[in-house]
Amino acid sequence: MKKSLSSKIIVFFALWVGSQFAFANTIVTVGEQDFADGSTMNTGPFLAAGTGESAPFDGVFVGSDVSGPNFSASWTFSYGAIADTVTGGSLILGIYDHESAATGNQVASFSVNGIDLTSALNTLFESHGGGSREDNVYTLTLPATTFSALGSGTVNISLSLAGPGLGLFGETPSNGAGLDFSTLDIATAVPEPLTSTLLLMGLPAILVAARRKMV
Ligand SMILES: [Ca+2]
Ligand SMILES: [Ca+2]
Ligand SMILES: [Ca+2]
Repeated sequence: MKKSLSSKIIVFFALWVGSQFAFANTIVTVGEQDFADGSTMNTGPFLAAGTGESAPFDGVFVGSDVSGPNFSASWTFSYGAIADTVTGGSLILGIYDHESAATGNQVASFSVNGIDLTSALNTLFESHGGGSREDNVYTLTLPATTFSALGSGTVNISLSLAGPGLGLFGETPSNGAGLDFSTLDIATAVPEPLTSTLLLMGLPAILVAARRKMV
């Protein structure tokens, strides 16, 4: 009998500790998503779709595949500082004509609040899409080194591309591109109030059971 009571108490505490955190996400988007991953279109329709969005998502083709310069842009996510513990984050990016299908690496530099993630984004770009006049949507899992930046409420993204790009007659020396939208998805662990947790975990029922066995 004693054994069964103590094992119940152990189970209760295991559940109680495990339920001390609820998980939530803070999701912030700049620009608006106009195209699904893999959409291919001429530059005109891509630019027209971005009209009225915030810079640099406002229907601008940055740089040129033929005459340069290469694409280079930065943007900022601004939101309230996050008091809860940041446990994960990802950056979603919709980008047109970045042409990672061309020879070599197309990401020249990429950083999140100055933290260099060039290699990680380049690996992602090389894994998928990147045809001429193609819009692709990528989700980059952000490393723990960015978590304090994500919690700060101000996240600066900088991205520069490199040639070659892709043209009608093969590869081009430089690489222009356009941005559709970008989303920051931050996962947090939120401490739960103790009293509501105890009620939820059925503390009264356990106490009644314990009292019965003690009598
Ligand atoms: Ca490539
Ligand atoms: Ca290009
Ligand atoms: Ca857009």
